Formats: sequence, C-alpha cells, structure tokens
Amino acid sequence: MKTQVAIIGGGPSGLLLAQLLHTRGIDSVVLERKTKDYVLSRIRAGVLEQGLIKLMQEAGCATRLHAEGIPHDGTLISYGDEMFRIDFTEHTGTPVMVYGQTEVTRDLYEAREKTGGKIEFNVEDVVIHGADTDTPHVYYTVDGTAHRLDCDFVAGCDGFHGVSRQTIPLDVRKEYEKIYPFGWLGILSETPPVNHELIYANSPRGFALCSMRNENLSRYYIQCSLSDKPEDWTDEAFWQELKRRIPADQAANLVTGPSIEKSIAPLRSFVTEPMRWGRLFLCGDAAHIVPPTGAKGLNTAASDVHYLYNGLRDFYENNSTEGIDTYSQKALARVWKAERFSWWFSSLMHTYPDQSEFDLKMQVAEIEFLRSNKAAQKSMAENYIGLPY
Ligand code: FAS
Ligand code: PHB
Repeated sequence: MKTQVAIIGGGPSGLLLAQLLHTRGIDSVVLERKTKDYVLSRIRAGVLEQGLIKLMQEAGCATRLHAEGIPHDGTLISYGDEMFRIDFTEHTGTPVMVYGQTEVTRDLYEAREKTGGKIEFNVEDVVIHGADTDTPHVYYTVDGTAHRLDCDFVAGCDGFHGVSRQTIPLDVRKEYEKIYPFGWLGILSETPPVNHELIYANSPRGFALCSMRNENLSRYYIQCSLSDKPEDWTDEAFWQELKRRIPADQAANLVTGPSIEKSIAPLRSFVTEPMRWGRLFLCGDAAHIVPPTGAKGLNTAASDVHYLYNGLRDFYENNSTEGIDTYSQKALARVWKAERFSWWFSSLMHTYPDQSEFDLKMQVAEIEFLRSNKAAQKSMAENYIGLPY
C-alpha cells in the first residue's frame, strides 16, 4: 500500500492531522493499535483552547463542538474556604470551551468515515523503517497478516507509550522528565456540576478539581497517592474527601451520585527533543506530556498538528521544505511554554510529601499574589486560554 503521510496513532492528534491533510487533498493512512470503541472509552481532557477549535473548524469537524460545547469566560481558584476568579474576558477577551476529548475524537472519527479516509484498527508489530531516508515505510500486522505501507512522511501520533519516539536513535534524542509524587483520582458522574465554572482547589489535604462535560455530567479529580488504586476508593469516600477540599459553601452545593468512570492518572512533565528525525515527525503525547493541571495536553498536541499540517502543505503545494525544516523548533518553542505553565500551576495547587512549612508559606503567598494582582491574573489567563501559535 502507498500513501503520502503514514500516521501512527488514531487518537486526537493523528485524526486531526489526517482530516486537515484531507481538506488539502493530501492522502494519509491512520494506523491505530486499539479498536475505535476502546479509543472512545478513554476519559481524558475536557478544556479546549481557541487554537484547537479553529483547527477543528478548518477540518470541517466543529459543528457539534459549537452546538454542545460550553464556553467558559473564567475559572475559579480556591484555598481553604477562600475563592477568587480568573476572568478570561477581562484579561484576554477570549474564552475556553468545555467539550470532552472523547467528543472531539468521536467527531474526528465520524468525519474520517464520512470522507472515506483509511484507518486500520487493531494494528500490531508496527515498525517504522527508513525514516532517515527518502523512502520511509511502515511494517505492521493485522490479525497476524503482515502489511507494508510506503509513504513520503511518517507522523508519530501514537502517544507516550507508542513506537514512534523509540524509533529516533538515543544518540539523537534528548529527554527531559519530572515525575510528580502523586496522581489524580478522577471520576465521572451523571450529576449537575457543583459550579458553572471549574474550581481548582488547593487544600491542606491535597488538590481537587471540579470540572464538567455538560449540565448533567460532571468530572471531579482529587490528588491521591501514587500507590492508590481506583478500587481503594468507594464513591462515598471520594465524595467525602472532595467536600473536605473545596470551600464549605461549594461543598454544600455538591450533588453526589454513583461514578460511571473512575481512574487514576500519574502526573508527569516530559519533553523529547528533537520532534523530527528525517521524515519522521512526532506530535502530541508521543513527544511531550504535561500534568493535566493546566489543561494543556490535548491543546499542545493540537498546536503540534498545526505546525506539521502547515509544513506538509508547504511541501506538497509549494514544493518548499521551510515548514517541515522548522517544525521541531516551532513546536518545541510552544511546548516548553505549556510545560512551564503546567508545572507552575501544579506546583501552586498540590501538596508535596516533602513540603516544608516555608514551602507552604510560599504557596500561600503566591496564591495571595495571584488573588490580589491583576498582572499575575493576566499572565495566568493568557497561558490558560492558550498562547498564540
Ligand atoms: P493519545 O495517547 O490520545 O493517542 C495516541 C493513540 O496512538 C492511541 O489511540 C493509542 O492506542 C495509539 N497507539 C499507541 N501505540 C501505537 C502503536 N504502536 N501503533 C498504533 N497505534 C498506537 N489532558 C488534559 O488537558 N486534561 C486531562 O484531564 C487529561 N487527562 C489525561 C488522563 C490520562 C490518563 C492521559 C494519558 C492523558 C490525559 N490528558 C489530559 C492529556 C491528553 O489529553 C493527551 O494530551 C492527549 O490524549 C494527546 O493526544 P495524542 O497525542 O493523540 O495521544
Ligand atoms: C477535565 O475536565 O477533565 C479537566 C479540566 C481541566 C483540567 C484537567 C482536566 O485542568
């Protein structure tokens, strides 16, 4: 089989790239290790920057997003019973959109099927060959049958545990990593959100986040120990702990119910450089991970897709390699800013096992400064809604 762009990974970054390329008549084949239902069963991100929304529009996949997404003009930050608001409109004039990653991925799959785009599911033994030559190709098997896909370029959109990053020789690759000494226990519940805006809560008992998917589907997270297992937490224990971490007046409003999903995500900051090796380009979680505190994971994957899509367009439409030659540098410049913001916000809002009393005082002073200083709020708002591409 032959295509122009072989895309490893049928998650949001792989599918978005495939749809954007399709709008320019550039052919691609998506290779996904799991089934469509499995990919859609993952509950991940929930906040979209305008940059991702514009890309979904350009890919012709934004109708449901605009119909069902909830624009948010601000977010709430609490510490103890204190709570204040970061006003995105006042500081940036730009909202974010609350719309689940699951729905983004569903819309992209629908568009892929409607446009007859090729996706191979349940692929195994994926091996990328000749990425450092002009004739790259990908070997893979489906149900034990071997396949070869010849292409001009390979887009590695296969997430943190994929094969693409591992294809780049260790002497070429430099990796930066920070593992946080805690995780996030998240639940999904068919209950009305406790507040119409997100609440990021710093409490002596640990971080908590009150988020949502729609008026009757809420998403809550609490900081937990890395040794915890989801089954260690009954729903009742989760709700009780959440109530202890958010302001009393919010806890009084909290509608509880059975969880329909419960999972623990470890927190990590990770970047690999470069994001390009010959004709192999890494996108999204394949190249970088952020702690979800800043809601930057999916959105930074989207900015990678923006730079790669425009680079490939430039190559096929203008026979220019300028875009693909500057891809890694451009993508990494924005990635590191998202890493900094996500690390800063995580450091501000979580409790650390080795935190000294002085560290605690620094956290409170930083939150107090954020609460009382417009310039600090503006900086937070600009980073949260998404820095320019
Ligand atoms: P993805 O991991 O989404 O997709 C990669 C795809 O490649 C997967 O479908 C995988 O099956 C496939 N694949 C892997 N290896 C393959 C192979 N060898 N061959 C073929 N296919 C292969 N972000 C937030 O902003 N908020 C959150 O709350 C949040 N929660 C998260 C929770 C978890 C557990 C994780 C892991 C991430 C979370 N994120 C969150 C970040 C998340 O949104 C990611 O940034 C986003 O999924 C990145 O999208 P992709 O780069 O497409 O990678
Ligand atoms: C979510 O809704 O899942 C969500 C929202 C904001 C975050 C992280 C997760 O920072």
